[in-house]
Amino acid sequence: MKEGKILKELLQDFAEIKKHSLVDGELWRASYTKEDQKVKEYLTAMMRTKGFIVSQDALMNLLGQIEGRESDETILVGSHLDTVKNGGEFDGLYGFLAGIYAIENLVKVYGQPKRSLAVVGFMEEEGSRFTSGYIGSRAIVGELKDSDFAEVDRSGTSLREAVKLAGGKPSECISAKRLDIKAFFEVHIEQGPVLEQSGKQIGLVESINGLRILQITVRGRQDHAGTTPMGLRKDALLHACKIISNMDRLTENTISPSTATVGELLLKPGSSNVVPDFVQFTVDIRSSDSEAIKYIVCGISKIAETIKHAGLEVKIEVIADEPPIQLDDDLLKANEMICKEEGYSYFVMNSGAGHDAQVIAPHIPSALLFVPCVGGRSHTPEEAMTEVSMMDGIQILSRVLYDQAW
Ligand code: HGY
Ligand code: MN
Ligand code: MN
Repeated sequence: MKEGKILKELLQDFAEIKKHSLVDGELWRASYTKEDQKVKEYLTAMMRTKGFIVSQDALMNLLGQIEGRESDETILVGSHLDTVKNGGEFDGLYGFLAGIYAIENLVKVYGQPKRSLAVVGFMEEEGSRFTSGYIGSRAIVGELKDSDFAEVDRSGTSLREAVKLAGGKPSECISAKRLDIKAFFEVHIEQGPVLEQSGKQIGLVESINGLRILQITVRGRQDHAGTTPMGLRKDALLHACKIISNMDRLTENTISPSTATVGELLLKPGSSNVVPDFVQFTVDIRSSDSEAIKYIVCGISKIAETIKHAGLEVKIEVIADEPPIQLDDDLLKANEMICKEEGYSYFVMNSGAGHDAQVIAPHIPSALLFVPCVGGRSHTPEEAMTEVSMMDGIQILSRVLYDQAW
């Protein structure tokens, strides 16, 4: 593998793609936006020069295909193309580019593969625009329902409209389900400190935490901030804080480690001298143990009941619900062997972050491989990777795909 050439091109790709992904100076590439469109144009041209047949499915997942000689089975490799708001350059995109460079190099050295290979850039995994997330990977395994397309973004645009405007065909989303996929491989930065602190080169993921995202709406009464006595108010924010301020207590009490994060909060009307009557916020709950997630949701519901007693309305909606999953054990063992044979230190581990692999894995044998990111930081513009880690991931992925397809 001509590592120097690959690394030079890879760094150029990251720089070019970052340029197209800036919204008001911050990196944010939500799906079905002009940033997404620009980056797809760049990637389509780049993949075509590398011999891929490029297409987009009904959900606008970006696909680069290399036809196999013998079989109609396909090995799928890739990750998501979208980012969180004010996000990092490598979350998702690194796994997509690693798939391209690994396959390009394998075809150069070994010629046409026996099995077909497809690199996929999934849409809206992060849910930074449509909070339910994992939309592209859910389409590939046929989990998307017609009702999912009614979800609206902050501007009130539905997923259906957004996909159509971008050139997709929501009505055909069932056809986006792929029946030819034999196995799925995702390479990703760890997004946490465990692998980096272990000093190992590769993380072989055996399980991915479950995730449940609640959207909680509290409706009170709008009043004058100066004349309304505290005891007569129905202050939506003051009561919402009764839930928010209990996140640490609820997560400390779960048997297995858990997290709960309020990442989005909308308040109305939003004037300093007006008691707010409307608050809507999300709670992102994670754990490897479904019981821990249930405990936190139950704790939140109990607090919600006390808020209702105070005369306010509370609505709790579940907008994302991915159970904890185990990845394919045979693939995990095969990848352990590969790391040993190729002389890569590795660490079998759990993923605290969610990934498209957790949507795919219940349907198709899947493997998730990590490389460290600097300081374990992610979902921040400070997200960084070393060039050594970038190449380690591509090297290992190349050997994994060689064994699968050549
Ligand atoms: O939120 C996650 O864990 C993933 O980055 N979507
Ligand atoms: Mn990701
Ligand atoms: Mn992410």
